[in-house]
Amino acid sequence: MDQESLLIHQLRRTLSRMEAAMASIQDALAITNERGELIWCNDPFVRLCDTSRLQCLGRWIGDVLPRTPDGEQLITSAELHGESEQRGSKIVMLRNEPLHVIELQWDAIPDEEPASRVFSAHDISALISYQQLWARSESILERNKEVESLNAALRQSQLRLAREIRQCPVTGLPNRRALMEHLEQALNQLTISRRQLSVLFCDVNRFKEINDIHGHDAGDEFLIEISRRMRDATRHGDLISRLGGDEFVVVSGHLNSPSQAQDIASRIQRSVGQPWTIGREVIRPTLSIGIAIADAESVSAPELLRRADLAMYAAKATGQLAGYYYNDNIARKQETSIHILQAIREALGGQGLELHLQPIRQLLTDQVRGHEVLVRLRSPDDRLLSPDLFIPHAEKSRLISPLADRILEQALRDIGSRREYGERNIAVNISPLELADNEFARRILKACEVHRFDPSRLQLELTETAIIDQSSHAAEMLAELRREGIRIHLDDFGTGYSSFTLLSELPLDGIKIDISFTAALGKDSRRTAVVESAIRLCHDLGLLVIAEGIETEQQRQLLLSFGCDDGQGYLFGHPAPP
Ligand code: G
Ligand code: MN
Repeated sequence: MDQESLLIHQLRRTLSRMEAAMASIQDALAITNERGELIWCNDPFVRLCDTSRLQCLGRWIGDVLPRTPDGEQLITSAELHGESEQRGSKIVMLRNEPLHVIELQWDAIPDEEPASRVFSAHDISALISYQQLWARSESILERNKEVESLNAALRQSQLRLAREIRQCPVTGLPNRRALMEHLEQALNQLTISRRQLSVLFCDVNRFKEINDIHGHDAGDEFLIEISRRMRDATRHGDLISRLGGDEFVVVSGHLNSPSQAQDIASRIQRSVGQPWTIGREVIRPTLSIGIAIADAESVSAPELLRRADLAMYAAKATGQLAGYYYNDNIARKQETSIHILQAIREALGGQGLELHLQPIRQLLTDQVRGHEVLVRLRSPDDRLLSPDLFIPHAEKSRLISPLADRILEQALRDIGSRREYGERNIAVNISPLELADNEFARRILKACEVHRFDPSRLQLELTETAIIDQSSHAAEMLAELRREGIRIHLDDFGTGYSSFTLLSELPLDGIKIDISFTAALGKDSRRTAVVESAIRLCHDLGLLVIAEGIETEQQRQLLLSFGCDDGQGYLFGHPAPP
């Protein structure tokens, strides 16, 4: 083959490769000469024009391209041959149903004079349908929003209506509004009649369970039945109202003595307590009833209701079924708990926490090994509150974790850094509720880090009864803390229900024998024997044993002879400020 035919051969091959490549493109492609006549096109272009290749080659492109639904040409010669129209593009809809939209683009081939052009048509139907769908869904969403706000308005007006008609929609009983009006009137008449009036605040026990287990419909039915039974037990002229939830309030006027209120309470209790079948269960419903009495002495309706409510809580707390009268004691308790909560909140703000320390000594050498931190709280009226008083409040109001953070911080900061405490240990008490927080371990480790306190100097005392109902996650967190060197001690050992199970299952380093066992040493031979065996068992398990509440030399001697490691108690030192 000579040079020239080789070149031609190679050119052909390149061309046919180009053809193949062009054919594989999804877009329709065509090339026209300077007059706009077709000189080349690919298969998609032929398909787009719904014709054959032979029929389109040589024709003016505007004639070859499909027409718009209105019969117009897709491209006019003005568009193509306008002065600056070397290149251009337009989006055209070819069909509506189903949607067919193309984006047509053209451009002059560079360096050719006069210029030929390349045309490409890209199918954007899918994109357009998607956009349309999107726009439509947006408008549907808009409409849904309108419907929602209509519904909300409807609910609002329903509620308003219910309030206006002063009736509970479930039981048909007077509602809170009706109750307050009735109460005010009755209180006004009291000054004239010189009789007494009782308010019974009744809360259905275990109602939440019924609702949760059997569903709301069953719950509603149950409430209707309760209200019927209450009506049966009361007299004409008494007002029974439902405040919502499982709370009913009974107002009775014309009492001759406060004790009559308790008669009403027990009549209601008897009537309500008839068997009631729900699902496959037969229950005898009970109420917690708080009683408040008003006589001629003026008291406002809301205050009276508040008193009955407080008394109801006392009834519930004591599990008492014969109504509980509001009294000064309840008022004081209420006041105390408000003060305590206030003190806790101040402590969270950094005021009023005082940490006392009690030494823990090694029995054999008398050497101080560390100190237990026993927290005190300065109350707003400047009394020092003991943890037994305020820790339960902190637990109830879910402030225990932030409070514990404060205590630990203060301990690590104030005691941990003091030279006189050197390398000694610090033992901190932990409330069971703290273990319910999955962040517990992380928070403790963070505090050590922030205060540069060596974790191996820290011991956490967990009350035995505390750990029992915690999830396995508690054990995981304790294990994590131990890996960092923190030691876990079981506090009040011997007072819980499964001391020995805990010993074998929990990640522990030591136990603290409860003060009640220490006190029994040498006095109660069985308890003494239990202490001796417990010490041996714990040593077999590799646990450290600390005895609490050592007050006498005899106790110390006995514990030492049993091999007890450490001891704590008035004999060695009282809890005192650092
Ligand atoms: O954390 P724990 O429950 O162990 O608290 C120890 C309690 O025992 C604290 O109230 C502390 O003041 C008290 N306590 C410490 N040592 C003695 C003691 O020797 N005798 C008595 N009766 N109480 C003590
Ligand atoms: Mn303790």
